[in-house]
Amino acid sequence: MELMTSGAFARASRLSRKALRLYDELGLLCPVRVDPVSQYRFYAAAQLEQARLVAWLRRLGMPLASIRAVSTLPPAQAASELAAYWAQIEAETAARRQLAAFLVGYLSGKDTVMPDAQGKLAVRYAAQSDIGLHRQDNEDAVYGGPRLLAVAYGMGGYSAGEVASAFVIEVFRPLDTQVPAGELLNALDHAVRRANSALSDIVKADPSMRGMGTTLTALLWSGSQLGLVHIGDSRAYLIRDGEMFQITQDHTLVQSLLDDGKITAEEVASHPQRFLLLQALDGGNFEPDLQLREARPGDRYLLCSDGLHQVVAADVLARVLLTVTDPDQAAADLIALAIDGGGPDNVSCIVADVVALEEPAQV
Ligand SMILES: [Mn+2]
Repeated sequence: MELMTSGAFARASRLSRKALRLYDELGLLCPVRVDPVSQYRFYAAAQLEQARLVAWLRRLGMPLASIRAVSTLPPAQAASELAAYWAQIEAETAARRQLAAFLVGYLSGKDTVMPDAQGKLAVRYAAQSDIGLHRQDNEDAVYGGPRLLAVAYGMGGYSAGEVASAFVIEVFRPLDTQVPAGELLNALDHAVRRANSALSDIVKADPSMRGMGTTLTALLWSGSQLGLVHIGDSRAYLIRDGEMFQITQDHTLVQSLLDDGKITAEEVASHPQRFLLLQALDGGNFEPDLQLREARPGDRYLLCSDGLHQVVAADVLARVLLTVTDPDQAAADLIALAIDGGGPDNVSCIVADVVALEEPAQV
């Protein structure tokens, strides 16, 4: 076996001698021979590849213990270990992203003391739901009140879906009172977790309810602050300054494929698994999206179940919402469009206008 001095090995592997010494100390890559007298360290040429791999894995941020294990595995096995490691990092990052977004919203809410805005804004809304043309039951549930708007659509069949969506709305209903602006996200987060654990209890008590779940998209107002909680693929849109923005991200397989650039926006509509949800309230694990937003007079919100947005294209939704002033009429027009589009699913929507209180607030 031909041995290389640590200097030669450092040059060939493009690692510093200092790095090599560190790897040795950490047990990641040890010289094959250390001269007992001079303490010179010698490496085998065959170790070059392992040295490069160790350097790459360190750049990736892999913990030392894992590097030690992975760097000595045969390539195929190392590849699958690495893939598993990275999947775990991405999952952790996603969870941390959610937490960070929540905390940003939470802390902004705490700092925004807006006693002046309390009570100056009101919401004029219309909530409608229709069974559609092809379903036996309406598993959607909608709720509209002065401070709370919510859309949920249930799933699970044999009326379990109806139970789930109606149940989550019941848990949220008490929030339709004065919740301080600094507590909006807290209140929403608590309610959604309470609803989920109660759903889990229902399923435990009655196994025929297994598979029961629901989406939930809800808005809760306080003063000029607006909290949003979202899970699943019902949607919220904001119409502001003549433009419509989708403000929720679907928790669906196709949305994540789209985010990863694995499919195009055009492919979503025809994807065989376009209805597959990655998250719902079903008693299991979930991470709700929480946002704190500023409400402005003149804003219009649309909340809708998938029975609307799967059937009616976004530009058509926008046209109705930008041209039909009356919320009741706009909601009725949207439902009619979903029915005209075949009404394959239950369809529900809430159209809500933020108005300054000087205007007569009508409910
Ligand atoms: Mn649906």
